[in-house]
Amino acid sequence: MIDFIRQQVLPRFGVTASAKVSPLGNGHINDTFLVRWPEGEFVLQRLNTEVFTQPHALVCNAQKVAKHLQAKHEAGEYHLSVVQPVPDSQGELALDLGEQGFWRAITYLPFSHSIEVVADAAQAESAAKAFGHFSRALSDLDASKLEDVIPKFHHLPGRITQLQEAVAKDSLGRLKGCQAWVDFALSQGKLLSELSEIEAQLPPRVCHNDTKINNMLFDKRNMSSMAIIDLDTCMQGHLMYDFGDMVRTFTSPEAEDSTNLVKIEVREPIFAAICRGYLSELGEVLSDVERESLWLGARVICLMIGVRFLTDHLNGDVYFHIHHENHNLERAANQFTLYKSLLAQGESLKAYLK
Ligand code: GN1
Ligand code: MG
Repeated sequence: MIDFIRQQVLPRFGVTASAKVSPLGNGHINDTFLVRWPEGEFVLQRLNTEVFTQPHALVCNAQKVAKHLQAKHEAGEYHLSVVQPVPDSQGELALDLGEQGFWRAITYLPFSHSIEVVADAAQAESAAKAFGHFSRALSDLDASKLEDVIPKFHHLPGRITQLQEAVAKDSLGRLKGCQAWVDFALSQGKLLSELSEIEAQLPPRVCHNDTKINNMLFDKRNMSSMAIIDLDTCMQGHLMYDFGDMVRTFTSPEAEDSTNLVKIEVREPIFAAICRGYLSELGEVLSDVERESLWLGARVICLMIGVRFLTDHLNGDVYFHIHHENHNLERAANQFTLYKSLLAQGESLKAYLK
């Protein structure tokens, strides 16, 4: 892949083939590289067009969001750095190389650093405040101006149906090895009824839709929050899911694919720090129902990603990149364990949202 990038992709961006190209980050969908040459650097991605079937819509959405944030940044109203699209030599935001993929470049921020596990409450509060700041800055961007790049992305009933379909097919005979987790996932119907009651009352918002801790760049020099990356799934949605993905990825002391299940639990001080940070930016923006929905969003996101990993395991790992056998099953077990901890600690956690 790296040779192909040097020879076929970089020249299209006017970059010399002698540039240094190295894999970057831990994304599960796209292939991401850091490209460095004597005069500059950028991040290059090959978009996964099985997942993002409308890559033009994706780059267009990301550009609209980046423009909006950059204008606020220049007006002194947005304090984080903004990752910008880098056009190719023809001025295009993305390069369609047919069979060889769909490529795009974005700016690289010097001194940036990403993490997989939150170290302490101060780090959680800073990152949650930054995600809140991001959403506040986007609260005056008309959500209907963004394309729905993945329809029904955060839609638990649809994700449960996909799991049921995968179970019915059991195309690789993997069901017997994960029946207990399937039964567990399908026993959470109560959450679906709660969701259907509340969701209809929520206003549409421009959401990030993937507020994982590793989509927050920290400044290596002082570990302050620097920028929010991965604008690929920015589209209309509900803020409870952005809150939920922070809870999902900040509160566990273990990484998303850790198999050390006994150590997985919601760290209450981190949960409290997320609430403080997020609400310090969005407290005035959220409607009463939205604020009430945050606890629901946390539970739905944890359960839903467990369901998505389990579905992909049954389907033969066709969606999320895996690095070893049963990787998606391990991720699912991890996320269901975290979800159980959320439920068990519900009474004390909910209090932080009051
Ligand atoms: C995927 O590729 P990445 O890591 O940004 C996924 C998210 C999941 C996440 C789980 C388009 O995000 O929805 O929450 O993995 N993105 C897509 O880690 O499906
Ligand atoms: Mg993403």
